[in-house]
Amino acid sequence: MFNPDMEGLPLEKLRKLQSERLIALAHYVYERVPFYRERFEQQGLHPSMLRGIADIARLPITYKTDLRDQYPFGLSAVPEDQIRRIHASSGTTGKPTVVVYTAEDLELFAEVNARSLYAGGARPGMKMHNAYGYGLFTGGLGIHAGAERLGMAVVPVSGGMTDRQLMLLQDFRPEVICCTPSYAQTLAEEVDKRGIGRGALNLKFGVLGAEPWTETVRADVEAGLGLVATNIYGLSEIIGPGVAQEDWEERGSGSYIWEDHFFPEILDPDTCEPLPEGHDGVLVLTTLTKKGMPLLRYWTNDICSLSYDKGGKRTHIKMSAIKGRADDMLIIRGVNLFPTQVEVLIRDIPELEPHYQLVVSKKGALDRVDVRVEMGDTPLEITQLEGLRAHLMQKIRDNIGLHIDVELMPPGSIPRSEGGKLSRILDLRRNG
Ligand code: DLL
Repeated sequence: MFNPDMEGLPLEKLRKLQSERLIALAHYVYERVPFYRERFEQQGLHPSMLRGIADIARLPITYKTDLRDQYPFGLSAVPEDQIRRIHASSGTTGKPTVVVYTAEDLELFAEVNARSLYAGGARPGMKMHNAYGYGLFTGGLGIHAGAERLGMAVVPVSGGMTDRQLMLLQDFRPEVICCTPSYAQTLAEEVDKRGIGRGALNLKFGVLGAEPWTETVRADVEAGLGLVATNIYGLSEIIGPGVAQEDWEERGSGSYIWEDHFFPEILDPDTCEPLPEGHDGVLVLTTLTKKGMPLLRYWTNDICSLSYDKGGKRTHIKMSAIKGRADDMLIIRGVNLFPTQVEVLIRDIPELEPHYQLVVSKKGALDRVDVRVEMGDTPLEITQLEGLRAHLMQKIRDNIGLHIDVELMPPGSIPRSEGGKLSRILDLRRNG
């Protein structure tokens, strides 16, 4: 562990620490952020009324719209001259969401990313190829700081320019790569296409995140790049990458949330009531130690579940893989559908590639979804193609309960990640 004292803190002590931190945080935002003071007052709540972390549900929930309404610095808890960095995430419409960091916050950003990289298998002295975007996006600089804190050499490549990435991967021989899972797929595919032999790369660990992904993609990337791939989760509003991370030896059992800094809850998306361990709902996070722009109960919109892993190396709670964002959820004839649900079904059909898109269109008053999925390179007879199509449609019907049309696409025809996040949904409803 990078920080065994904290990562292995016995639960009782962790709760005590969280309680102290939550109370201090409530006072801090009450004193410094008019937005929160107003919310407290509206609810007849004063920070002195809180006894500990068990009272967290008394605090107001913060939504993305609150960040937009307070654009750019309205939620900041410090005078502007104490801000040391500003990140922003571009929304699909209008103004971006802005996050400010103090010097202390940047220390924290490095710490949680160092922990994450270590859990992902990275060690001091290794080299890390960082293909997350540098800039207003938190991925590049966040992971970069973590690697330096851990004592690694960073190659700050940023996203894109795949030719150059492949050259540097062969010449510098980094052990660790950090990028989105969809970009790791792109790299794996190019390595294969160009006949770059396994010995030409020295990769051992991939720390992948910033978008939902499944075991299908993991298997694909691990085989293609010859590494162990783990999940890193985070969001700009909370800090960026490094909110949660999977351990490389505990893959598939969820990602540890660094609970001494980020307190998680799972809420029912309709009632906002807390849900017990193991139940899917919206992940809500409270920043227990941030100074620049601390957030109380931030509604991430990400759907997952939480559970403690008694057999795990660390004491902190684990979050399951994100099924999708609540706003990526399609509702088709009353049935909820996330792209990742289709992805796991595609995985079981070896003739299909894990490159797919859900195409949403309008048919009369109703929304309609079709799945486009790529075939492998082996040419198939018409009857085989028809069988393949029918097979996937049947699987979707059996597992998801929807009749969805499937279109088989030629190899290479579905868009690939060129470095950043990849959307699996093509929405034709708005733009014809
Ligand atoms: O994506 C931060 C990040 C950078 C995380 C690099 C991991 C690696 P945003 O651009 O603000 O920040 O997007 C945050 O991306 O609410 C999720 O919906 C999604 N997301 C991030 N990590 C994962 C993951 C960065 N591991 C939004 N699995 C979040 C699924 C993820 N979704």
